[in-house]
Amino acid sequence: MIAIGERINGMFTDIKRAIEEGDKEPVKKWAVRQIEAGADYLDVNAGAASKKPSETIKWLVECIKEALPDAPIAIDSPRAEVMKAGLEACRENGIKKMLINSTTGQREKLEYNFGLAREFGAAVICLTMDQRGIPKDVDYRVEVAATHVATAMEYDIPVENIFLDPIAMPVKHAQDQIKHIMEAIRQFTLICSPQPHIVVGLSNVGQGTTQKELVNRTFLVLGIMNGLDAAIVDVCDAELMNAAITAELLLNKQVYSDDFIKAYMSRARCI
Ligand code: THG
Repeated sequence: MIAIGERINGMFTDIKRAIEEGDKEPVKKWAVRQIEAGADYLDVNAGAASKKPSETIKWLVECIKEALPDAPIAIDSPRAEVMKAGLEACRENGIKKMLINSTTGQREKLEYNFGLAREFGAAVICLTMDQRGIPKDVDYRVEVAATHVATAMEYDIPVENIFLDPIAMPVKHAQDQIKHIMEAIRQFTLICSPQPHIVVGLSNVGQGTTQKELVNRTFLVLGIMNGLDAAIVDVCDAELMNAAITAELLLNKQVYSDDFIKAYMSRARCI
């Protein structure tokens, strides 16, 4: 699984405070901790409350760079100017691996974000929604996903740089959506060959439940069964990460050894 660490996000109170006070330490601490836990990318989100999100995203990237010279970064913002500022900050700081999180399916959004992807050599998370709003069924998600893939081809973006996101919903408020999301994931794997990556924001699912770790972990295993190969997650939740590795092992996507978890984790730490 490609693990994208969720923790550098202004929705968490320690990061929100760090941003408000210009305190670099919590950001640096979470950067190191998440990479040590096996994160392949660090998601960076200024938070909904940020008044100057472009400046904030630039500052967050600089903090990460001070802690780790070349950690891969996912810029998490729906806003065009924030995305550009974040990618520029990555480039100025010598960060080579970048992920645009995210684009939606409206033609002008795709043109803008795929233009940036080409300019910066970045991968792109493509949410399967457009001007019609939040997806409710499988067909809508698959239709938008196919448009994403076709448009990426027009822009010469290699399919391995495309991450389709069916938009995971909280089970507490949209329980009936989970089975549609699973089926959408399964159908995304059939859109083209080689297939695009498929990602979700996992913590959306358990949000507000009393057993969120269990809910998220179980969703992740079901998702992997259906073809999910990436997730924005709490990489410091060892039980979650171990469940993902074990699911991949049982599906013959990892090589078995008696020490498979240890072997996988030590490889992850060497990035
Ligand atoms: N898709 C894409 N990007 C995304 C999402 C997605 N980025 C943001 C989000 N969704 C993924 N990240 C999070 C991070 C935290 C939480 C949910 C999603 C979250 N955390 C605590 C919880 O679990 O209850 C609450 C925060 C706190 O502790 O203060 O809910 O879907 N492409």
